[in-house]
Amino acid sequence: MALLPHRVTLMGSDAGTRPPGAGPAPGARRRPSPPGLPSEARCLVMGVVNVTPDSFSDGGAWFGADAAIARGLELAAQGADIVDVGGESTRPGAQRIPADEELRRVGPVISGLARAGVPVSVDTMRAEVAQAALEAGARLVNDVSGGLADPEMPRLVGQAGVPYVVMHWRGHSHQMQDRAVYDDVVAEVCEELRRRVDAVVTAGVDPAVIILDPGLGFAKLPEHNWALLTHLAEVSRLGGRGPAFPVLIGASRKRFLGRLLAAPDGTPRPFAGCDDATVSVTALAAAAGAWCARVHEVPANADAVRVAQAWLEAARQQEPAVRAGLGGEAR
Ligand code: PMM
Repeated sequence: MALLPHRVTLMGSDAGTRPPGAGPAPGARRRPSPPGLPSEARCLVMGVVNVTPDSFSDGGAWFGADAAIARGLELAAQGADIVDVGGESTRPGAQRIPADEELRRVGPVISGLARAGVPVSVDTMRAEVAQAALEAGARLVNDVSGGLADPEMPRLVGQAGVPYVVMHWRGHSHQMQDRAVYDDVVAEVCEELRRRVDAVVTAGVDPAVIILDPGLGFAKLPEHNWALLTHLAEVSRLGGRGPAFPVLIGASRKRFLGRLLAAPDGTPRPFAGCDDATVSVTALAAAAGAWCARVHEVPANADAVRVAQAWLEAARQQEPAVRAGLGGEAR
């Protein structure tokens, strides 16, 4: 496997023309939120509630409607702009559950949180579940398959007119890690996402509601995740020079962080020990213009996106000083 070198670029900026190490670009702007979602100037924070017994990093913790609603309310109080509710584990190797079981898990949680005024997204690959979730008050459909798992999904989202996360995906959990093979991961993910965007728009989804996600950890090895994280501008523009889409990243507690922080004997750091690394990724991605970070623990990430926002604003206001002082062009 070879990773082709990519230029360092920042979203909404002079993509493709900035030399590496030139510091924050003055125009590294995140894309605005699609209609119907919180519209802060900074990167948003999406708090995760997995109503599952077996999720990747928090499986079992919030299994049961009352515990899950309480957790969602807690995340919102801690600063989550959106709470993402999922009923099906997507950890590598996970088997699927029936749709009625998925619905039984997420339905009461979504209605409980929506009734309390929390902006809720539903993490599902099934149109049937998405429809019930929207009726229960969800405002966003987060489809990790980008419309591939259920061909009815794009049509449903198009008719509902709600924001839609189109994530890069190469197959269900039991098979995805066999498909983590790329010559140029950034170019291939952009191209595969572009095909999904074309397909969902053809099915009736308004491009203005689409949010892209590179799908960290889904058919990706650690080096693929790092390459994608450092090329979010290219993901945002699908590798071309067209309009930029908002980009969501889900790095929280993923295995590539555990591997990075492995013990000297090579044992990966357990999930719960990866929250500080998650916060670091959130800050860096937010400073590179990410629209939203999906995280399991909210407070420090809510701080991180504010730090990144202050960083970007200062960089824009004092651009010559920043470039001179932080390794920018010699004067
Ligand atoms: N990752 C997981 C679940 N849903 N949704 C989006 N949009 N992006 C992701 O990266 C993503 C997701 C798996 O993580 P978890 O089971 O630990 O929450």
